[in-house]
Amino acid sequence: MRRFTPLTATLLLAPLLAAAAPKAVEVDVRQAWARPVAAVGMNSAGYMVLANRGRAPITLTGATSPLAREVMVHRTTEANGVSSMRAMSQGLVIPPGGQVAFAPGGNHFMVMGLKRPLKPGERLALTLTFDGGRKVEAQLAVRTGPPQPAAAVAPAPSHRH
Ligand SMILES: [Cu+2]
Repeated sequence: MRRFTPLTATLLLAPLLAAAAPKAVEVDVRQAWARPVAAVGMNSAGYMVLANRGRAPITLTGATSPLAREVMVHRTTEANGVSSMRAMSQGLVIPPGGQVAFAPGGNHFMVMGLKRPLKPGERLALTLTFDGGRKVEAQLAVRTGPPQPAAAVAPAPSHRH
């Protein structure tokens, strides 16, 4: 008769436990920074490079911050000299081995309704959410960046992206 030893039980359970644990996101956050804001309630914009070091596409689905009312993933586009931006409601796919840049005039994290001012030299924490509910914490260095393209700020002066 075959005995069911504790060791056997452990070996049988191991794959189940591995499947239940949240999978790490194979994403590196690089060059993360955010624009300072002078007053409570204002918006900031966050920028970074997200690099996928895994073998499968990873989709960024959203972000939150303890210091903001809401964080949205936006893309600024310019057509016929008019700048506009839209929410990336379908998420943003980072291809395996590839990277996606968030930079002024392009993709950005719209950090809305700051609960306190952000001064240069401080850090802004963002929690990035990926497909499957996986999360990555990002620390954005607060600093002044390159000036906005004039067209980008024209439609909504308080809406800095
Ligand atoms: Cu925006």
